[in-house]
Amino acid sequence: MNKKWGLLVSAVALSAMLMTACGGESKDQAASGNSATPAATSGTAVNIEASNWKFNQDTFEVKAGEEFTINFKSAEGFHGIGIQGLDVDIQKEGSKTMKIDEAGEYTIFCNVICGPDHGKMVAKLVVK
Ligand SMILES: [Cu+2]
Repeated sequence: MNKKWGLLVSAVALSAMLMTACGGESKDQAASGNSATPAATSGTAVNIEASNWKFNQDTFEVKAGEEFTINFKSAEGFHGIGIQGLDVDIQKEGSKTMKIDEAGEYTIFCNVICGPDHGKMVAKLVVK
């Protein structure tokens, strides 16, 4: 391989690395809800909205073994969601796609100390 080709290959490898880095960053932005474009949904959409001091539904249902996307939004006030036993941690607004293989029930709670009735902000995720 001559010197010219070697340089070209390094340039391509470098730009591929840079593109990967940028891709990672834009993903973080989407997760924090700052992206202007709506979050891409995959599978069933589970739309959870929080207001002072409740969620829009008491129970949210998904199917075991099927991918779903939680779309969370603070419609009033500043709230968040965590789900007991699951890797979900969204504040203000954001989305999370996941899949649960086994049926069960999980407690959804507000993870932002948001006011006097913060403790009442619980709902249920039912996996059937
Ligand atoms: Cu709260």
